[in-house]
Amino acid sequence: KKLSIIGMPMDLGQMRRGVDMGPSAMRYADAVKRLESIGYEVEDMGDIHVDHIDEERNVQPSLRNLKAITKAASRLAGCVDSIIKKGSFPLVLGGDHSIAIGTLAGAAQNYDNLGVIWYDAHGDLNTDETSPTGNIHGMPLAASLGFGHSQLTGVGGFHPKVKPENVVIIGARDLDQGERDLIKEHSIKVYTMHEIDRLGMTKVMEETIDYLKGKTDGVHLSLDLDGLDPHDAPGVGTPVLGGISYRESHLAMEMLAESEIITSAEFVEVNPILDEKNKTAEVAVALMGSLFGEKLL
Ligand code: DIR
Ligand code: MN
Ligand code: MN
Ligand code: MN
Repeated sequence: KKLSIIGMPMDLGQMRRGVDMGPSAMRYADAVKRLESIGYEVEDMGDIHVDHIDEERNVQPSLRNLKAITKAASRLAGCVDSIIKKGSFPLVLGGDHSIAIGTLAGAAQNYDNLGVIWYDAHGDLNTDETSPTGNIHGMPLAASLGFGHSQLTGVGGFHPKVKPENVVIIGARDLDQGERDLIKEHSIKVYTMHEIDRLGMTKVMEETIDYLKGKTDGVHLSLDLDGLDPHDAPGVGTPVLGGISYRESHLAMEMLAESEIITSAEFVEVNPILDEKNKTAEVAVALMGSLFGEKLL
């Protein structure tokens, strides 16, 4: 069992600095040791280069830092693609969620029907036309579905990366109007906090796994730490109260481990500057443990 870690020190997809230190924070929380102790052969490939720019900031407010983000996304896509092709599992450490454009571009080259589990308080389904902020971290799922600016949808040289019927969003509780419209128009499966409360996480994950298992040949997990409740994961740029608990999240990861459907993963939006003693990075690494099959007994 081989696993390759890539750091993506990206903070240009949103306005709060510090999330580019997320990869360091998760490494400091002993991500490599944790995964090795489960029995993986872990290779840490280091960080992808992200241009550090200031000039472009605010130039194009509907797509802030578009050029630097797409350039870095292309590099990440190539790296993820080569990891899969050599038979290893790509695990990407973020960075803000705009990096998913690159991760998915790399993964999607290897599957005809890639599934995506989007674990997030947000839908990340905005385009430059619907975004209230111009922040690209609110757009990666839309871009991967082929909606939005051609420079975002075109990363990797093809689109779409994912079909709407192969996506499941879990934990949503803050959606913009354009995102709601897109969800309805394309019948995207969403488990909001209402469904998680109502059905319980066990049922939500059983349904999610059933929904994706038959029709996909690979599933990417994109886990935004703000999907969790800010009490459990305070080090995020856009916290939203009433989120998924630490326990529910472990359960979700354990059920994914059992299902053996996950073929790539990323943990994003860990911002150590906003954190409490690296708690959020530690939660991320603990969840990686469960996702990769760690058991107490
Ligand atoms: C908001 C925030 N929907 C936006 N999105 C966030 O800027 O488009 N995604 N925080 O994780
Ligand atoms: Mn920076
Ligand atoms: Mn997100
Ligand atoms: Mn989010």
